[in-house]
Amino acid sequence: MDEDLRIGNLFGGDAAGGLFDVPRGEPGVVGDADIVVMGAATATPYASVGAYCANGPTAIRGAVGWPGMGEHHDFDLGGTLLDGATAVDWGDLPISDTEFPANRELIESHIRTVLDGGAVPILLGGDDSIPIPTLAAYDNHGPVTVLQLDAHIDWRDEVQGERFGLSSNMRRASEMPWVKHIVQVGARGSGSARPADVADAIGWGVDLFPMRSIRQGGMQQVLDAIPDDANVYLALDIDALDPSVVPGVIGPAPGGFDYGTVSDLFEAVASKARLVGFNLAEFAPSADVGNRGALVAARLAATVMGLIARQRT
Ligand SMILES: [Mn+2]
Repeated sequence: MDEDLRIGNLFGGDAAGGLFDVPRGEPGVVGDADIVVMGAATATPYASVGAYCANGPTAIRGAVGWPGMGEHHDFDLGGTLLDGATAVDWGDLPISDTEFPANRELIESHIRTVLDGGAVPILLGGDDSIPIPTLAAYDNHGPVTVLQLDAHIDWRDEVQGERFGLSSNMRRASEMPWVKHIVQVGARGSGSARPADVADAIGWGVDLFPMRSIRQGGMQQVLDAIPDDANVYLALDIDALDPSVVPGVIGPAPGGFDYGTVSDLFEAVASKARLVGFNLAEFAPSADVGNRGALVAARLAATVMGLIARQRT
């Protein structure tokens, strides 16, 4: 890709601030922010593959952004990005390559600080182990409905002896008393789940909408599964999108969503429920093509940020 052929160069180069040029802020200081952005390279990587999404936050922040971007009209949101709300970017948490319990504590404590400060967290990953410590921070901020978009259901109890890895996030979430409801959308192909894992998810009470059921029954059934005024935590594994849209993932599965379908779903969810948190996981820049997936990931983050902002103003 021609590094000079960037829209930001029309407007003065890359943003000096954080994601979408929102101000950078001191980690741990919420202030009057409505939204706090942070990045995490991983929480609990598997030994077999390591932290393959470690560069995700940097790539997503770099995908789109220019000085003063927040003053421009965003046609996906029908106004400026934040519509009068305020956001701050704490940068990337100091994640360790080896100390995984410490990583989880670090993520959980920073998310808890955001919630206790009355703001809504946006966490850029990082592999899909990041929702586990993130959701743990909602113990005094529930009840929570988790809306997970993913090609995989992530209901393994353990993989290679690790219980906090990316294939276990929804099972760990189901064990948190404040997680009252889980809606999972987009499963397709074959991943870590075995038949018993699927049975456990359904037995727990997950509203499970594999991609086949979305094609046959549409998206309204997903919206109907989310109670009015629920506190919705959005857990987005970017492999929910089609590999032609986001090539940079470790588990590509044909038949995924396009950008607009996911963006419209988020807008519809925000019209009936409160968005209380968002994480974007599994974007692997090393497997991206021409920054195509990074841009899609960033734009979905912008959509969610704008929707949260509109619930705050
Ligand atoms: Mn996945």
